[in-house]
Amino acid sequence: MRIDAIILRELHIPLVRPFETSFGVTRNRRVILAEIQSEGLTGWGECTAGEHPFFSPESTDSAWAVIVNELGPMLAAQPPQHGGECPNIFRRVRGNRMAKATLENAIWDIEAQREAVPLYQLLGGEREVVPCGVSLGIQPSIPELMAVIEKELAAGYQRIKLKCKPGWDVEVFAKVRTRWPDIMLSCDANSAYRLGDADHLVLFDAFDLLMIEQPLWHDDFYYHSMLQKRLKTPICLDESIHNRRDALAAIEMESCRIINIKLGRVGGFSEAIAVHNAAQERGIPVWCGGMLETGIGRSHNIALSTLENFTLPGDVSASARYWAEDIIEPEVKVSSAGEIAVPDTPGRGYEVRTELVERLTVRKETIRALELVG
Ligand code: OSB
Ligand code: MG
Repeated sequence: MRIDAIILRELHIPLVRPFETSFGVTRNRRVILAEIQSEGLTGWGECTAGEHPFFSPESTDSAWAVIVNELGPMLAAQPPQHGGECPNIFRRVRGNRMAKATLENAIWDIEAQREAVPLYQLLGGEREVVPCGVSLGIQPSIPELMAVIEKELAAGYQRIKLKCKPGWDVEVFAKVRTRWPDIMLSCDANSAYRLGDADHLVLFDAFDLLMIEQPLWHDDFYYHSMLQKRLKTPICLDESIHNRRDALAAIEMESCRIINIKLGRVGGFSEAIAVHNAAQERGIPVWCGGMLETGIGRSHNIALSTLENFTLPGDVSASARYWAEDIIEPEVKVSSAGEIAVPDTPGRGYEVRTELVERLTVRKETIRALELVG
């Protein structure tokens, strides 16, 4: 494909409510969007890096610099025919997967439009509806958490995931389980514990959790495998899994029994599909994580979630849980059965509200192919 322009924007958007994890609170998102123009078509990609390098080493500012200085020029100098060629184009750049995914996913978006197929079909997905759960941040008090859970269950969500950390765990799970003995419940520690906490983590087994996500170090497989031997509750890895090899190592070492796939964390659709396939071949279920995305990243998560081995409800939920106004149209809605209906129109299946995008933009850089070659 010919690449006519790569337009990078940073948007500032407030969340409708703060989101607290073991590593901090997010109130306002600083989101990078890539708009790639190619032969009359426009593909969009969203960078899932956080405002600070707390979840992963990448941040909004690091990703901006890497896209503008390295990845954008590489892509313009060597335009791909398919999204799947992007990892090879970017191979000299180490890491920086969220930055890479921003561009790669926009190329897949263009390719789906060019082939006039829904993005999910281009990826090899089959599901017509995607099962949804919610990820609930740490709340100021247990009664406030109970009220939030009640609201999300009433909305239809199939699974409740509780962010946890030392001091916000077993007491909370006990209260929730007493009130709702049968709901699908899981937790996510974002690396808040150490192997020395194993005796405490064993207590989690009493609450019939679907999984405990990333209890230990963000870069670890070995200590998770030691911990998994002691737990009945399946461990799910998020932060530790960057690619197919990581997934294979974690499965081989029995560091986890479930994998959370995030497009940004693994560097885009190509590697996400590779992780999905590796897990499927070994009988390990996967689900799609979220990174407080706008509708663009959300639409890509929905398309990915249609692949066969995404058998567990993901963290991909309705636009209105995050934004007063989403930047796509229609916004993402979740049915009373806790499902998102996958759009069947060519491309990502949601229009981008370009005027709103423009209004939320705080910086913008246009990279034209001609200026980059040479
Ligand atoms: O660990 O899954 C995580 C948000 C930001 C960073 C890390 C995580 C999360 C979430 C939110 O859990 C999921 C969402 O609702 O988008
Ligand atoms: Mg997580």
